[in-house]
Amino acid sequence: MTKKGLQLPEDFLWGGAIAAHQAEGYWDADGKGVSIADVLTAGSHEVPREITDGVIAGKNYPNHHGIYFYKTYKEDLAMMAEMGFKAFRTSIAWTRIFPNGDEDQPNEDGLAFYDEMFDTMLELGIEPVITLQHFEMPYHLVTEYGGWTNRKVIDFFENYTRVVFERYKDKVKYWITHNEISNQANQTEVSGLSDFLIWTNSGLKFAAGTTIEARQAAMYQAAHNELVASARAVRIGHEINPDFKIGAMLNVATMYPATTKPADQLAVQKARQQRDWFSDVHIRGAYPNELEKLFERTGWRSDVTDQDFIDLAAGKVDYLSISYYASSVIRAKDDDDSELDAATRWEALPNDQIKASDWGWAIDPQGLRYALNELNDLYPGLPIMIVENGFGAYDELIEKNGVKTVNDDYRMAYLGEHIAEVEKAVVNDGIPVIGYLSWAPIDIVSAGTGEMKKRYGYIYVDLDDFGEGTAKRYKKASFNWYQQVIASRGVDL
Ligand code: BGP
Repeated sequence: MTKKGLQLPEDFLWGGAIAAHQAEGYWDADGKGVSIADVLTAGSHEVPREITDGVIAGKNYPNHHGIYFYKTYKEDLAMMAEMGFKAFRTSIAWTRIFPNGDEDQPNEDGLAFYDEMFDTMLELGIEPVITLQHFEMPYHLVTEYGGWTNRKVIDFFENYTRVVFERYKDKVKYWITHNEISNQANQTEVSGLSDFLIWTNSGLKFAAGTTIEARQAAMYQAAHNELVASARAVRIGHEINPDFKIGAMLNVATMYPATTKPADQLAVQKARQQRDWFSDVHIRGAYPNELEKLFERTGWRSDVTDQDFIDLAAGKVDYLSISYYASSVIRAKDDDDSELDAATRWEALPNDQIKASDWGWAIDPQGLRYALNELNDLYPGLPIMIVENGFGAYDELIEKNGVKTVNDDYRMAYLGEHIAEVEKAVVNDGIPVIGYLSWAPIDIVSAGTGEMKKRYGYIYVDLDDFGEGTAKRYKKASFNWYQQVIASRGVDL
């Protein structure tokens, strides 16, 4: 590659990110319980994933195999080290530690597994960045308790976090509480079965015909409980090891107004507030005014205690982590005087100014610089870690000079252009971005569709959507490219 970027600081955390349920496989090994991700069907562009009734005997759902990372992580992480990774993000599968979620005692085999994985990273000079809940929870907590709508789950999460913080206190410094906590706010409209996110992160499963109001109330209650759980985790984590850096995680899609109409500007502002109240609670320790007003009007988020607000104020995060893939265009809906909250007042449109991926995700590198500036304006000086950014594409495995590889120029172009914008944000705009972890350095199961063919990696994994294949790993052209990006600290793009 010939493009030249600006150089990032020496201690910048270059690396990549995956999640347990999309990679590990071995969903029932060594005492692991059934997670909500284990009962998700495969999907596609057209067919959304569904949460089944939990009967999985004889089924082959995508997360059951993942890429067998449970057994291959040593070799896979060695390849990350070969690329020069400084950091690697993955999640702990809650069900390996507490199979049902409500036990008193953890599963020692699960704890030992992550002990070894984190040791492997440290031996390779790779800093672990660990998410406590990434789109999954024990399925038992969903069926028996109603997922995060139930306050008891706060206590179960507290037990879980206390156990893993104690266990890994000398191995892991960077933690993230809930993956993309902001995304559930977008999933409350009755839109068929396409909104698996709210189900998986919140453990919510709605019967057909559930009203928007009921879904909104459940979402806000669940989110409140998650936020209290996160705040408690931050406080407990700092008691266990004051050096811990515990972060919040938002999905950030930069939003542009569809027209110059004032109603569209307001719609963008409202849509942004709908994302940013999650970070406000995490970072400022309190809900913003418009949310308190909404709850006064609607009664949503009804099950709260005085202690919750003390916990929120006492559990402010150390940094903000974000995923960024695409931007979106926002238009006010005709019925924007609805009594419901912001979610019902706007809709997202495609952007005819820029190209999109094969999955329709708008490719917008400048949108990332925009987002970083926007967040720094909101929370000046707060460290930001980019923990997901990547290009899902169809790859073709070819043979070149007797070696199997993929010519993924499109991926290098996407990543290079995004990294260049991060560099401008750091070097020119002075924003404290502390790391860039691309999604996903090795091909894994897509969270959104359950497909393997939506590939993000620098490393190709020979498995298809049905888990068929050799599972062998091959370096794509982007492997050497990213190695060079890291070695030059972002100059060679
Ligand atoms: C984020 C999730 C990841 C990941 C990524 C790409 O929302 O945090 O788990 O999967 O999106 O999405 P997909 O896998 O659907 O392409």
